[in-house]
Amino acid sequence: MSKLKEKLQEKIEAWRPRTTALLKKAGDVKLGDVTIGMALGGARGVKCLVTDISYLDPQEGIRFRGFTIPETLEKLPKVPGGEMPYVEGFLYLLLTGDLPTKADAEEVAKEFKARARVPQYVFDVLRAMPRDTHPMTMLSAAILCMQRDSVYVRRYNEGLGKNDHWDPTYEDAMNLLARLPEIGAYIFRMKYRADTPIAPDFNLDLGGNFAHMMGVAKPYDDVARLYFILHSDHESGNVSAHAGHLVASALSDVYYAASAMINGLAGPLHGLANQEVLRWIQDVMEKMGGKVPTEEEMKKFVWDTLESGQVIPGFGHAVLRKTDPRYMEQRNFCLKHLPDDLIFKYVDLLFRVTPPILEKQGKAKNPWPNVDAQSGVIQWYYGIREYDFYTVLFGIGRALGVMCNIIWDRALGYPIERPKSVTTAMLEELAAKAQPTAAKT
Ligand code: NMX
Ligand code: MLT
Repeated sequence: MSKLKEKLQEKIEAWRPRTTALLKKAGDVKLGDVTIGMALGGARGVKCLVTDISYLDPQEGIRFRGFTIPETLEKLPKVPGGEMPYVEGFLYLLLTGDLPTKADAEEVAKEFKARARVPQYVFDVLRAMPRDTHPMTMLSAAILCMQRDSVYVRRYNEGLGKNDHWDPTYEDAMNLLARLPEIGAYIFRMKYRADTPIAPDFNLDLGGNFAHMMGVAKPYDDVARLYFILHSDHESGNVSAHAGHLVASALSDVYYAASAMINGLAGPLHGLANQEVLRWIQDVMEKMGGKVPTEEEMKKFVWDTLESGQVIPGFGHAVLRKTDPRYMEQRNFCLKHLPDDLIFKYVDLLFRVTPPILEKQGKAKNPWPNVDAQSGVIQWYYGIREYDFYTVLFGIGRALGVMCNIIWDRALGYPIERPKSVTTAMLEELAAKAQPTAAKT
């Protein structure tokens, strides 16, 4: 058993009594009320999911295992020669809740290397798809086709006690995480670099190897590390994390769950917004003949988009009520590495003009930018200009959090998810009882 898995087993055994005690002794204690607005409003604010991997405070933003983004980046061991931490060390933190040493991070890197071989049939499946297929569809299909190798399914069919479900889930999750960077880079090179995939170099850490397989020079290795860490997890209610958790709750293996997670991420209101931001900016650039617009001109572009009934991609959030700290971290990176980049100037101008406009329009509950408003500009700068690909990067990162969550779901025996639905007539009846006067008018 690997050191990480051993450590995880200890953590799981120590944690289980907490969940059991809560269920047994406090199962009836209320977490909150559900209103008609919440039921009709996409379950916004309904507290009914439990995760200890990350927590999202509307004002402060995300904490991974209790650490803010700056704390996470500062405390994790760094890859020699780079500014950013090992993704492998970050996974150790997400999974166990403890900060790893450099040796711990390198141990996880070794474990990934041992698991990283992508089966040939995955490449065959990708190559059989029409080349103009969206890269998220390719990624989802590549993940799904590996389901045939699920260790969990084999062990389940042999007969698996409930307390042991996490063990083969860990095996599947680690195999998948180890293979995803190569699959992502293969899709990129096949689709956008004249079908010239680059073989992995397992002397490198995950971020370094990804940059190598993408064919992009330093500091893109640090960009990859930063991206995967920032996009990893955003508590459990967002569409991708929730889709992964929901599918896994039926005891579908992690390949089914991760494919579903990618499918949810591919929507323009969720992860695809990073590609939409670049598309929007390119459209403005074309209209401006490549010049940076004045504030007044940019305001007009924003208003025109709103008035045509579309959203401003990269702004707003279902939970956050301030600028996303993931946005700020990437902004800091831009200010350091690409302050004079033309697209960064556009993004920066949007940061200045958009929030007051959204506030004035009065619809969006959060006028501030989210993670997607800043992520494309960095990729563009380092030569990844095929913005259809950006959500794949988000997906590789998000897999880290979703896999950790599913392992813990299995460890704590969380049941199949099954909320209750009601009919519109039932809501009307409840509304009439609660507000007899309002219901008559
Ligand atoms: N531009 C224009 N209108 C907006 C925006 C925006 N950026 N954000 C919210 N609104 C509108 C929203 O469409 C809704 O309008 P209506 O009442 O006509 O349906 C109204 O404001 C209230 O929405 P909220 O309650 O503020 O937002 P909600 O929680 O429903 O949705 C998002 C959250 C993120 C889906 C929404 O803000 C949005 O569509 N943003 C643009 C897309 C985007 O950037 N998505 C990425 C989110 C982060 N991620 O990576 O997943
Ligand atoms: C995410 O990272 O999943 C997005 O910010 C969306 C969310 O948290 O709702």
